[in-house]
Amino acid sequence: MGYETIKLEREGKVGILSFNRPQALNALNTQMAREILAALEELEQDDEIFAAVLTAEGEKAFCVGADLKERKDMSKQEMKKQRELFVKAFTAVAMFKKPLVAAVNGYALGGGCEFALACDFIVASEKAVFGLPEVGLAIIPGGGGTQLLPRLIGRARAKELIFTGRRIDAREAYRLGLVNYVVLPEELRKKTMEIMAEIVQNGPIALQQAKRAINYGLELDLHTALALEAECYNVCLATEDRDEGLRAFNEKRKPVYKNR
Ligand code: CO8
Repeated sequence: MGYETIKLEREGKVGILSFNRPQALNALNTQMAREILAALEELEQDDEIFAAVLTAEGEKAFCVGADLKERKDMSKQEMKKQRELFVKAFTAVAMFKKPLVAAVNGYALGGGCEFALACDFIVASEKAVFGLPEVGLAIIPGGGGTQLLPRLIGRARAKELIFTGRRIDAREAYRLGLVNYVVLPEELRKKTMEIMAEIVQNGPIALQQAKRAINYGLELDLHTALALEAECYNVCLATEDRDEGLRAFNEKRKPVYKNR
């Protein structure tokens, strides 16, 4: 499928989905939400892709949230339909089965911040700025922000950021545990791809099952979570890749995983 508002690249086993409306600071409009959904589906179905990166074109912004210019002329009915579509897009990022890493440069505000939060972790450039300014628009974060941010940095810190709508820079985001790394803007892609290279040398089904065990397990009591881990482990045990991993170890060579 041809995309206009996003870019989809493949670099080896890594899919790279970039927001591509830099002239609009990568604000999320209806078309972009549709294209994000289609691209995530494409990456999920592609057995050659083991993990993905969510990033953006342009120097200034990762994504400044919902396109407030598009919204200005929308009826309440159109807004409702758009909201349903946006919820699908945010859910698709949060539920993406393969590891998904956000590489953030510039503004990540509102829905933009929520897209980054929905990824597995965030690599930020020194120029990254995070914020959930929705209450200033008399709405609340609706792309997962009220749930994901407190789970990541704790409820009191999340409440302060959401109630004030304050923007924070990359250093502060690192201090709060919102991002895993802060790097120079010109090194963002390199650093992210180094991490991705480490990830995709591993068994792809194991990566998906580890993500599933962590994401779902964290919401469960310990005993149920350990049972879920056992179930996820058993999925790996039944794969050809698991046999290949064991064989490669004993033959003292690198494994060749096939997502089977
Ligand atoms: N939508 C549309 N256009 C935008 C947006 C936006 N969100 N943000 C900035 N722009 C436009 C500006 O209007 C301006 O356009 P123009 O040149 O035509 O006037 C251009 O981008 C550059 O912006 P500024 O001149 O303001 O540039 P600054 O560097 O001074 O400031 C900021 C940049 C800080 C990004 C500032 O523009 C800003 O605060 N923007 C608003 C950010 C915001 O409030 N985002 C939250 C939106 S609400 C949201 O995301 C809800 C998501 C809901 C998802 C869940 C649904 C299920």
